[in-house]
Amino acid sequence: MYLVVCFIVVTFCYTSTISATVEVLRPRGVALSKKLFYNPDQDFRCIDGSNSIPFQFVNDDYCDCEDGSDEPGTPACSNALFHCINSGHISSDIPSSRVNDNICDCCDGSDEFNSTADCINICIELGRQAKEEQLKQRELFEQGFALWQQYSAQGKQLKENNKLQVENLKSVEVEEERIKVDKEAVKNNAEEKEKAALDVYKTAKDEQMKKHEEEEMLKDQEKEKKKAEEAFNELDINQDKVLTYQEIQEFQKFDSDKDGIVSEQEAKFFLHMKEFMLLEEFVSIGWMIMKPVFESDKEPITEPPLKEESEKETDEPDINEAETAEENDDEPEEESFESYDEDEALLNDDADKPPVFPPKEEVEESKPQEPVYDEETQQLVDAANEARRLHKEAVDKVEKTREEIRRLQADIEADFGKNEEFAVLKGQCFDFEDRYYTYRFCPFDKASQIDKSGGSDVSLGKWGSWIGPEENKYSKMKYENGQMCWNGPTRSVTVLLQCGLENKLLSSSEPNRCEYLFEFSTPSLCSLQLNMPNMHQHEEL
Ligand code: MAN
Repeated sequence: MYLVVCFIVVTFCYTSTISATVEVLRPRGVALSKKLFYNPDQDFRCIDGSNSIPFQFVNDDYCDCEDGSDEPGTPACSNALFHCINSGHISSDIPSSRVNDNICDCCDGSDEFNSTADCINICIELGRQAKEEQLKQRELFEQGFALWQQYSAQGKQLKENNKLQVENLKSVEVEEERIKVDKEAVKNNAEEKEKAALDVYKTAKDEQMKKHEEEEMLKDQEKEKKKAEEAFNELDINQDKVLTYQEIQEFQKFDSDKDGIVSEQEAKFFLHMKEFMLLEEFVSIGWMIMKPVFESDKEPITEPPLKEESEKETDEPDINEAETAEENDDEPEEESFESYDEDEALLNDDADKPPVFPPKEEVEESKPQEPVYDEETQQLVDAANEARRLHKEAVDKVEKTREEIRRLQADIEADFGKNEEFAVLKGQCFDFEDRYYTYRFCPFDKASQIDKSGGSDVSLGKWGSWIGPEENKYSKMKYENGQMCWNGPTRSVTVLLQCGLENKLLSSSEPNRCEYLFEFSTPSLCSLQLNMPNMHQHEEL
C-alpha cells in the first residue's frame, strides 16, 4: 500500500512516500537517490558545488544553483529535473519546466501540485497493468527458456554426434584408402597385360596394312602390264610379236608435230630411238613413254574411280552404299582412317572407356578387315575395364568420405552460440512474404529474395558472421556477398534476432538499396540471463 503525504512548511513542500513499512521525507521533486543532499538542518550546498544557500531557499521558486539542484520541485531552473515518485508504478524524472504547466506528466499528478489541472493519480492502475504485462513477459521467457534449454541440449548432442561420426569416418577412410591402393595395383596390373595384348594387336594390324598395300601395288602393276600387252598387240599390226617403228607410223596419234605424217623420228621416239621392241622390253620401258599418247584418244583418259572400286571390291555386297558413304566424306578414305589415333586410344587411361577402335563396318568399307580381338585379348581388355571401374569406385568412395568429414568438421568448428543453442537452426529455412517478394532465410547458409511474379531467385547473401555487440553478440547476424546490385554493392542482410516461442521470420525491409534487414524470432535467444525481466525494477521504496 502506498500513500503520498505533502507537508507545507513555510516555503517548503516535503514529500513522504509511505508504504506499509517505509516513510521517507524529502523536498518535493527529489529522487530517493538524491535525498542525502537535502538536509533541512544544514545550509543547502548545490550538488555541483556551485553555491551554498540557506535550506529555506530550496524550492523557493528562485534558481540559486547553476545545476538547478536547489529547485527540484518548481519550474524556476530551466535545467532542473522533477522526480515523479509515482508510487505503485514506475518513478520517473521530467524536466522541471513541466511542473505546474497544467499538463499531468506524472501518473501520481505530483507535477501539478499548484495548477488548475485536475490530475488523478492513476499510478496504481498503471502499475497493475505493467505488472500484468511483466508477468506475461516472464511467462513467455520462462517458456522460451525451456525451449532454449532443449535447443541447447540438442545442439550439444549434435556436436557430440558429429565428433563421433568424424571418428568413425576417419577409420572408414583408412580402410577405403587401403582398398583404393589395392584396386589401383589390380588396375595397373590389368592395364599392363591389356597394353601388351593390344601392342600385339597393333603390330598385327600394321602388318596387315602393309601386306594390303603391297597387294594393291602388285595389282596396279598387273593392270599396267595388261594394258601394255593390249597396246602392244594393237600396235603389232602383223602380230609377229615384234613392234617396229614402221608399225607405229601407221597410227596418226603418234604424229607429235601434227603435220599429218608420223615421221620415222616421231615413231622411234616411242621405242627409245630403236628400230623395234619385243613385248618384254615394251612392257618394262616402252609403255611408260607411250602410254599418255596411246591413251589420249581413249575415253576416259584415266580409269574412273568407280570402275576401280567395283573391281577392287567385287565381293562387297552393297556397292551403292559404299559409294554414298565415300561421296559424303570430304576427306580421302586413307586420311579418315589415319585420323583415328590408335596410340591415343591405347594409352587412354580413362577408367570408364575401353580403348576406342573404329567401328567394324567402317573398317570393312575402307580397309581390309581389321583383326578383331581374339578371345584372350578381349578378356584382358574386359578385365582392365572392370579393374578401372572398381578403382574409380574406390576413389569416389574415399573422396565422398573425406567430403563428409570436412562437412562435419566445419559444423563442429562453427559458432552456434555459447551453449550450441543455435545449431538446430542450421538446415532449416524460413519465409516472409511482402507484396512483391518472398524473402527466404536459411540460418548459417544463405538469404534470398524470390520475385512473386517469377524470375530466378536473387541471392541476398551467404552466411558471414555474428555481429551483435560484445555483451549480446548472438543478437545479430550478417549474410554477405549476395548478387551484385545494379551499379552498386553486392547485396547483404543484417538479421536482428529476438527471443520468441517459435522460429519465425517476422519482417524484411531494405533500409538502404540492396542492404536488407530481417527480424527473426527464435527460442535460441531466450536465455534467462539475457531476457528475464526484473519484477522489482519499478518499485521505489
Ligand atoms: C531488385 C530487388 C530490390 C533492389 C533492386 C536494386 O529490384 O532486388 O530489392 O533494391 O533490385 O536494383
